[in-house]
Amino acid sequence: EQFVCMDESPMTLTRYFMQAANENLDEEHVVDLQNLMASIQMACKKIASLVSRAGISNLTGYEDSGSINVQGEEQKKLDVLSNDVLKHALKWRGGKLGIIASEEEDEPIMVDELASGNYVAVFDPLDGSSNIDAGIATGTIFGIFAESAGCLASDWEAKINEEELTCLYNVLQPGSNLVASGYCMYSSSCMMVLTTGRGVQGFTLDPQIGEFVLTHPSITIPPRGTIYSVNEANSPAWDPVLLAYIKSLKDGSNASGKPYSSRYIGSMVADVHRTLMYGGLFAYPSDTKNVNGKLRLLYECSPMSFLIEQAGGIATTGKERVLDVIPSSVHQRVPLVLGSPEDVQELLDKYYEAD
Ligand code: AHM
Ligand code: MG
Repeated sequence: EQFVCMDESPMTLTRYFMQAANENLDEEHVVDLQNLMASIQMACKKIASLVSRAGISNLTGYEDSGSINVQGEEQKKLDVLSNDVLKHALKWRGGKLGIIASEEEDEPIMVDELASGNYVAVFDPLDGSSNIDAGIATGTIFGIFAESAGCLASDWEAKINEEELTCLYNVLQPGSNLVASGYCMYSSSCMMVLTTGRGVQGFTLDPQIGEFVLTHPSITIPPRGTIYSVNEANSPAWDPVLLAYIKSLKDGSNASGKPYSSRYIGSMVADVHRTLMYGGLFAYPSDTKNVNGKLRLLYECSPMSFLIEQAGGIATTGKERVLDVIPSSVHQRVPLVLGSPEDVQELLDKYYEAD
């Protein structure tokens, strides 16, 4: 057989969630989650189409208004558009979504004040957007929390002074509370990779039928890889443990006894996706200039860490499990190292030895 036959009745993302809902009807989240995922996949298809047509429809470059997000980053046209697409998609009441927090919004926002919000969604609408004008892969990262006990006081709310914001700050939850997370990667193919806490599933958008089709069931990360992925230009500011560890990967004096290769796209979704497929590690570590690294805990590190753990990997700040970190602010950054369990554990052991 020279040609691969197409499955006549593929397992689409929609069907996957319908089936999961039917099989677990007793679970309280399952139908709501199905509705939420329907909104997210629709938004991602729309963003995929915007990204692929950016050069044609004059969507490359920065916002004409010169708008800047709360983190002082100039917003690209596609950042703003992708944020709007997701926000509107999630407004659909069926999903009973309460609060969303996004890289492109200064504060968490209530999506529909009348809806009895049961969920909190966090997302980075278009991660890696600085790469867009060069045609490099980008992605959407999302996480969904079941809202914590209404708006009652909790450990992290105690830190918030403005009373009316207390409820909205229900977004400040540790990654261990996530009920679902994932990413959609806009690259040579458009892939949706997600977890609902039962392993990791990968779907590829089939442009011929406009549906995400299950192409990568039950993804597990290789126990060890041969690739490390980090912005090496920051190495003069790294701590000595990390510096020595990366050196051992280059010269093959690490536990595998083999020299590693280096790959760094500079687009988190693509770098994490490669790490998930091929193994190895991806890091945005702490350095003397950026003590908390660069990546945001709530909508970049936590969702990716949940996914990596579900695939059998490890995700750490170098000091603790990422999923255990309770955010103190929406746009907080944390150092991140994630990937194959043997690779990440080897680095962690070096940190313990040095302590
Ligand atoms: P962004 O959210 O502003 O697009 O920035 C996040 C991106 C990640 O995709 C990537 O891992 C990282 O920034 C790369 O940073 P650097 O250019 O410092 O290596
Ligand atoms: Mg980002």
